[in-house]
Amino acid sequence: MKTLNKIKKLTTVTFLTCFILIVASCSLDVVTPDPDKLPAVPLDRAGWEVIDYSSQEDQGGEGDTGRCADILDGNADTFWHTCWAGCTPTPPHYIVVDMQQEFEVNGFFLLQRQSLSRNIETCEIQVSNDNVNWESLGDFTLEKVKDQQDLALPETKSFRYFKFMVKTVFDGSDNAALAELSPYF
Ligand SMILES: [Ca+2]
Repeated sequence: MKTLNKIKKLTTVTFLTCFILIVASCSLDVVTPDPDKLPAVPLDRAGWEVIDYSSQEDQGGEGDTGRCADILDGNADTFWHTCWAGCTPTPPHYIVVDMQQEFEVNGFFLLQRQSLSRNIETCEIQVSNDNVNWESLGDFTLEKVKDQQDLALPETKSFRYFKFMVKTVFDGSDNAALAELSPYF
């Protein structure tokens, strides 16, 4: 009986010691995260609408793609292209997106058309909360690469609408294309 009690006591002490050590190690590991170092979270673009645009290829020149909404579909292989099948649009080119509600945004992820044709070299992004008064977030210089590019904003902005505007294209043509544009927090 004494041996059994000793074993019980030893088990209890061991359990408590382990519990205290675990609690102590957990409390030591708690670190307050630096908000500036948190990973960017792309916003859910479901339900967003293109409410205005200068031009899109909807005459069959790019098959099933080429529409403005193709920059919001999460598919790197679909893209917006300015109209070229039987039409000759000239810059400036733009797309206006309604996010349906106000969001805080820290930047935009951008994906060029993956064939690297008609890639955009410089663009401007404007934002608005009423689709009437617009604020420019400035010009951005892009790279002609397949990788995702990060258009980080110097400070968090809160808005409902954004207008993506093409300024120049790498190949110097009047046509432009873009695969994805994704605001993130
Ligand atoms: Ca796409």
